[in-house]
Order: sequence, then C-alpha cells, then structure tokens
Amino acid sequence: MGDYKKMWEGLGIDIEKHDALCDALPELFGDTYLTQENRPEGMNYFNYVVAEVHGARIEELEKHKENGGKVVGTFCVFVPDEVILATGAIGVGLCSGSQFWIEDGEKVLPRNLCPLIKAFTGAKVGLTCPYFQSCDLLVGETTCDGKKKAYEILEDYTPVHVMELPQMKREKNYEQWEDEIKLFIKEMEELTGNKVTVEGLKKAIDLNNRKRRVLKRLYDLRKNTPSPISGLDSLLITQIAFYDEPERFIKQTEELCDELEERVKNSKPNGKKRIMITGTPMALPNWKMHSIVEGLDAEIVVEETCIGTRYYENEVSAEGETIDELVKNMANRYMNINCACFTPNYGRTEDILRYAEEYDIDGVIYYNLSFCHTYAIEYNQVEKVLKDNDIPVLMVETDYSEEDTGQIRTRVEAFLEMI
Ligand code: BJ8
Repeated sequence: MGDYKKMWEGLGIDIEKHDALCDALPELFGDTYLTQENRPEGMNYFNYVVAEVHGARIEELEKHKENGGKVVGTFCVFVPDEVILATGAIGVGLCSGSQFWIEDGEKVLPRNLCPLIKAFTGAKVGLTCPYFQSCDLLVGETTCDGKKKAYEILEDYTPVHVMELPQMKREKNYEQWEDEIKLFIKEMEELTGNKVTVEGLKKAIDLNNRKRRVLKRLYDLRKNTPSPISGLDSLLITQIAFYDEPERFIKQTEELCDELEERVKNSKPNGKKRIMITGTPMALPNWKMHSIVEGLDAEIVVEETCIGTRYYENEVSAEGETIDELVKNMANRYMNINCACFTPNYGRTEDILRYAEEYDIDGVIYYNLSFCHTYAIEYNQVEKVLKDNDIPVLMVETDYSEEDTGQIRTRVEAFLEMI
C-alpha cells in the first residue's frame, strides 16, 4: 500500500492503532489467499483492491467529496443502493468482519453481542476505519435488535438515518417499505442537494442490475463440477462488490468470468465435497469458515448469505414512468430478500433447497455468528427441511476470534467424512 498517512490524519484516524491493523492484514491475506494453488489470473485485480483497501479507494472517495459529492455508509442489503446512486453519492458497505475492532466495540457495547455489531461500532468509536471516517451519513435499518440499538451509539459520533424495515411480508408491509424508501430519497436529496429524477433512478437501477447480473454469472459458473474458482476467491469478490467502484467492478468480474468459462472447458473432477454455506453474513476480512473448509477436502460452491446470493438475486424492474412506480419496483425487489429478521421466513428454506439442487450440494454448513438469535432460532426450521430432504447439515456458531478454529476444523473434518 502507498503512503496515505496525510490522508488518514485528515480523516481523523487514530494512526498508531490503524497501523497495527494495516500490519496484520497482509499476513492474514497472504496466508489465506496467496497460498491457494492455481488461482485465476483475473484475481490479480481483487488482490490489488485488498492491498489498497484503506488507500486507493479511500482516495477516490475523498476526491469525490472534494468535488462536492457525498459518501454514504450502509450495513444491510435492504438499503437500496439505487437511491444513493441516483443522487450522485457513493455508497459503501460497512459491515465489518475483523476481530481487530471488537475490543473498541466492547467499550460501549455488551460483550455478549454479535461480533459484526461490535466490530462496526468499534471501527467508528476507535477511529480506525477510513471508510467510516469518509462517510457523510450512515444509513441503518431496523433489522435485529442489536443493530438498531447500536445505531443510537453511532449517532453520538456521526449523522445516522435509520430505515424502518417491516418484519413481516404482508401487502401493507410492502407499502410501508415504499414509504421508507421515499423518506430515504428525501434524506438523500437534502444531503446531496440533488433531486432524484426518473431518468437518474432508471440509470441507477440499470447499473445495480448489471452488478447483480455479473455476480450471478460468477455464481452460475460455480455450479460446474469442479467449480472453476474457490469459495474463498468468490467470497472475496462479493465482499469487494460492497465498496468498489461499480463500473470497474463489473468490468473486472466479467473478465474473470470469461477466464473461468475457459477453465470449465478443460476441467476434470477433483472428488471434493461440494458445500453450501447458509446463515449470517461474512464481512471483509472474515474468511475464517471458508479457510477452514477449503483447507480440507471440500469446496464451498455457494453462500446463501447476504455476502452471497441474497445480495444479487432478483433485479429491480426499470418499468415505469414515475418515481412512485420505480419506488414500488424497488420495494418489491428488496422485500423479497429472505432475512431471518422476518417472520415467517419460509422463502429462505425454499431458496436453500433450490440451491442444494442447482449447485449439486453434498452438505450444508449453517454459519451462525455468536449471539445472532434470529438466525440461531431459524436453524430449527432449516435443519428440519434439510433432514426431510436427506441433505446433511452441520451448525457452526462462532465469532471472529481464532480460539475455536481447531475445534471447528475437527467438526468439519468429521462432517466431511460422514457425508
Ligand atoms: S438482510 S442478515 S445484512 S440484517 S447484525 S442479524 S448477524 S445479530 S447482519 Fe443482516 Fe441485513 Fe439480515 Fe442480511 Fe444477526 Fe449480527 Fe444482527 Fe446480523
């Protein structure tokens, strides 16, 4: 990474603490990623993005701001990126996946809380994430209790707008979400001084749909046996999709997919077990589960998570000639995301069964971040459905620390032998 000290100081970063984070990441990335054999050439771009994670992209955000633009941070795939784009702002996903931020998070939050919430809060209050520091506005949402209460703490540090996400999927809930999107449009117009137009919104819908499409192309390629790309690399690409410049991301991922298509033509079976991950999100740089599974005789071929299928499945229709019609289209697409914060959430089990068939799955690993109650409780339903369909499943509850890595490896090893 280049020398960005001046930029970080300008952003109010705690330089000393941040240096410790920057020192640890290359080693973790090297051990997890660069040791993989026969990686596609197209991964070089994504390696570069990680190497420059707190540098080049932040420089772009800062340039955008110097030119009068705004930067908006989000935490959940329910927040419609189309609205952010349509006001000329840049959106960045902030769901944090590093153990590094937990200590600072625990200074203001209870210890027995989901690590994702502790990490994003710690990143802000400890002043160690330049993405947070670049943001003019954070957009939260009323999904789980931990997140919605943590936003109250973030409000002491930076402006926050919270979207009220309904927790059921009745007709009136779709209408409620339309209203919330309209309020968000108003908030974004005030922040940026730019009016959302039908044309602008259609353009944003198109861009976001193209990003979804290229991710779908990547995931469809993973349906091949063997998958032409590791689960680790696919996970990294999806994690990067949340904060990279969208057009560049699409171009680079298309090129990678072209290369993977060629690989598929010459590939031979490798006998590895094909695993689906389902559950809670794996935010950058959370590579723990993939690293354990793919260190054994298995490949992860699909993630039914928000850093996976829930992020890109279903497009927003650009049909319509008014803002209201386009808002309705957005509400319809986003309300179809099957997150465990909804009740009931049978759509998720249907998705899991469909993926099990489409990706020719040998077994499912249910990945649950510690203290995430909605997903932990929903395991009951998912386990039942999988058992009824003779699909083996292993539940793993964990956080970001390395303490339980050995124990999880032993359990996964036994699971792979059994299936
Ligand atoms: S749509 S999964 S991104 S809320 S923070 S619920 S892990 S206890 S992140 Fe999520 Fe939106 Fe749903 Fe997806 Fe559990 Fe942790 Fe809460 Fe979490």
